[in-house]
Amino acid sequence: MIAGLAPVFGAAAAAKLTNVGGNLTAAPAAAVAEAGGAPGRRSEHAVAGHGFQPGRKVDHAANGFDPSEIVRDFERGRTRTLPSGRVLREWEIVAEDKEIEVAPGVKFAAWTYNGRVPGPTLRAREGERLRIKFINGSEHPHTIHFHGIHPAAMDGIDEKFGGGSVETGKSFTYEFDADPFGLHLYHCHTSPLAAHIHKGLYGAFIIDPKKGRPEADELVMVMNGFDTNFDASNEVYAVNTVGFHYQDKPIKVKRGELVRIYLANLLEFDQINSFHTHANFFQYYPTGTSLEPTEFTDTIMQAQGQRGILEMRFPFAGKFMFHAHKTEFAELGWLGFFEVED
Ligand SMILES: [Cu+2]
Repeated sequence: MIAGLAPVFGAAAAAKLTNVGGNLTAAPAAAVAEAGGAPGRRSEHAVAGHGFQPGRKVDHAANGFDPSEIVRDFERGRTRTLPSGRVLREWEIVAEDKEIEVAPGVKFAAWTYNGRVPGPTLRAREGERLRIKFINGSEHPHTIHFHGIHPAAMDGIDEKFGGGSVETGKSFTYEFDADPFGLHLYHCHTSPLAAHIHKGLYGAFIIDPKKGRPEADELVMVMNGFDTNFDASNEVYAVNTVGFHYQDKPIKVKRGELVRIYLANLLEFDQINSFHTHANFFQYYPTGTSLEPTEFTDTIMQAQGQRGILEMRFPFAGKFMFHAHKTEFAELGWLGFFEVED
């Protein structure tokens, strides 16, 4: 370690995770500092330029997904009724390595579930039997770890912790009950975890209550970010992957209609994320596990893995901003608009 670095960056920075040419290694503190990624350098880092190319548009066709579609895309899988009368719901998820564009001109070597980041929003109903066939088409071993209540063998942890990763070309079928109702997550749980999550292997997992929720215009927002220069901090922040997407293409909603947002935080490297909407308030249901909201507010925060359901109606037509109430995140892509129409 170079003399003088330790007091500034601390021991933790000495072994920051970095990714050079796809190989995950521990970088010395000096390398992290040179890359501008140490915590004390964040503001300087933020203005140093992140490769955003003004005037350029993200190529959604090349990405293979479009945040304007992802926001209302719920994958309900295939269902059939078991002899017991219970519903069996099945999905197939394939891990795939893929370069994606996360902001105009900013490319990221992602690891994806079903070719998209976030992965498909899986949607089931409380009490169903769920079966997910996971096929690993990536060059790296992965798993799927679902949040929910299930046996240890279905928990999707890796060999380091007594489970097992699914090797390249292999598959594994996860099967468990849809329990409890709420908004959950799934993500890879292979070590090193920070790398496997931030590369893009995560998605939202909704279990509807048996009796459902009131009719609404439903949206899913996965808050995420991308470390495009491998310095263990994010250069791009977003909802549903593409920075500033909903600024350029606002989410259209109807005045007076109930809007329900399934909001989850999958951001790696930063401690806290947040959601703030302008000129309106929402009811907040943490984790979506109760039908009674706990708060009426315009700003909530979530640590990584936290999620919740927001419900609101827009009383006025017009364009209303929403963004992380963390200036740096908002300025680096985590900012959008609702366009409220009559
Ligand atoms: Cu993985």
